[in-house]
Amino acid sequence: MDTSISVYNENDSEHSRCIIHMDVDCFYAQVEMLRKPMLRNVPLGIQQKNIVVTSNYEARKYGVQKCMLVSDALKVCPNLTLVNGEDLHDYRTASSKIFTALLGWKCPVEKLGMDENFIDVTNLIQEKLKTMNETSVTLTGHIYNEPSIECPCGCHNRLRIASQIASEMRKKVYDELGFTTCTGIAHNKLLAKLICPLHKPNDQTTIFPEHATSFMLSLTSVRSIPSIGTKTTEALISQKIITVRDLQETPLEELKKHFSSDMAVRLKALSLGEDSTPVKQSGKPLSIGLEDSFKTVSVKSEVEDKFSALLQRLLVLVREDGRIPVSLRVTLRKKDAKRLSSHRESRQSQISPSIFSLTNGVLTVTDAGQQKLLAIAMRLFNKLIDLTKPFHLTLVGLAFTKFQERMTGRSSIVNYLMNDISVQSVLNLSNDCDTSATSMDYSAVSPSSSTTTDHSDGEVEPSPKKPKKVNWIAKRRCLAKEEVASPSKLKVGELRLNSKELEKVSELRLNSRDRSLTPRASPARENMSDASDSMKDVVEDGACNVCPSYVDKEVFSALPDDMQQELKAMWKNPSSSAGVTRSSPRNVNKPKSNSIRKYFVPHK
Ligand code: DCP
Ligand code: MG
Ligand code: MG
Repeated sequence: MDTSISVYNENDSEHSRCIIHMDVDCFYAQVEMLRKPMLRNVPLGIQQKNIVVTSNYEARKYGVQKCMLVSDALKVCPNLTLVNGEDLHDYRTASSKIFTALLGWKCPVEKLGMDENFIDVTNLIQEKLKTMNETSVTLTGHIYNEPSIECPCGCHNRLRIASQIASEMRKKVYDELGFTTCTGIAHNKLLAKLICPLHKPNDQTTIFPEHATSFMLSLTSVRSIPSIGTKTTEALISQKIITVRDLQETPLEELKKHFSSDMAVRLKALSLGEDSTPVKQSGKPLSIGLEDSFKTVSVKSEVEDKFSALLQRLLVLVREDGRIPVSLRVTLRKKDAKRLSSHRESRQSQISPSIFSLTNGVLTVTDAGQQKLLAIAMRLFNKLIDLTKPFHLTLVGLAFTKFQERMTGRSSIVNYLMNDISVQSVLNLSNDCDTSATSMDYSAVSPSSSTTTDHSDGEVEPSPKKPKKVNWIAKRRCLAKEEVASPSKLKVGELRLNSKELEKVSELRLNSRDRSLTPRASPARENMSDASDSMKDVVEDGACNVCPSYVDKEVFSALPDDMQQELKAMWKNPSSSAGVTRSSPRNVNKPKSNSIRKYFVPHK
């Protein structure tokens, strides 16, 4: 008994978590095979420029590897079918569908690149354990090594349950989306990722903590450890630390001589298969960009053509994303003839959100708007390049790097209003409106990088610093009288709102009762999609018998069912902090930080 404890105390003694890493098999190739089933049984390569970026498993039998030159691939497999994979649109769509499918388990999901996700199923397993007989747990899929002895902390059983969940996840992704995947199951992200490809394709592998150290030794080069990049590898090699075994055997004090203390500790831990980094729920990307590389471009008009083509494609991506960009970045890779090297340089500029408009929730840009964006890109280009001298570029890139922030959690009132209110853009309001009308002080731009978390019911994001010069929007906003009388004309989603401002919006909507006592069809209801039919039913008979007098019943009835229930529960029993019991056991009795309740405040 003592022996087992000492075995588990030697290394990473904290085994409480259960992490699944999922990677799609030959991702781009599968997207193409799903699009054209005739490609399924032929050796297939996905080509970008002169490289085969991936190949299906049929082609891999011939030796066609990822990132092979097309010419080399055709040598080993003359029958190789090549499909151009330079347009990433469908790959991105597939990627986000897989991510969304994994959210169904209500666990944190962190997207890593296009075809990988980490899922932290620790809490889900704790819930399952409450209702199951622990002794009956069987592992699904492969195991890296059978355990010599059961770990006293119970991690083996937890990981066995995780292997079953991983299998369910793979099944769902296959049944609903058609993709075969591999998963790795471990007590940390590092091991889950590294163990994942052990039985590729279409299979899964679990590793128990006791085998972490020995498994890491099978990796040989330190470069195989995911968070060790080229520079760190070089620094390690310069200290004659080449293999994972070298790193494991190098004393921490020795590593600290060459790396910062934190870095030394991290490197040592990684070599032993230890990793305490959390699975961070992914949200929308910080930036949306595209790049085009080529041999050389030395003429300004050609650069403009490249930007124009990139912009067209970028606008498609931004439309899909749905956020309004407020900053554009240009990246150039310059070839330095003297140094025979190339280096990247970037410049960015704020852009007016008024270039974009939201029509029925769809982001659009007029031709004139596109010309403006192109002009901004060229202005940035002019700043990066001295046109009095010859230049040689090997890459141009365009990216939208900052976005108007908005709270996008499921229960976000802004999100709700944003989807359902058809309206006039506040950005287009003239400033000469009646100042006696209710006014609001909004800042419509976010100068900081957007860190919108798309899938969490988080707090209202902190109000960003005010831009130094916001000349495209009046600092103090005011509304025409009829807009106050019909507050649904507010395009809330186009505003930067903090919680105080949200309260103002809610109050404004609640106040509309005083001006419009006759119930009328809410624009929100008119705009509901078919998918909201069940919600419509709730709206029709959603009379609020327990509403306090300050609540506008029309506004209340237009809220989604779960929000209505939450409010009703709270009004029925004001002392209850929970309001309403939600379906997820994790949420039971837990006050939601972003509860709708805080927006329904009696105005003083
Ligand atoms: N990819 C790319 N350039 C690279 C590597 C990959 O464009 N240098 C793209 C093509 C891949 C996708 O990313 O389909 C996912 O990368 P993976 O490394 O996961 O490779 P695959 O999914 O293609 O194959 P595997 O079955 O080995 O995971
Ligand atoms: Mg893959
Ligand atoms: Mg991958």
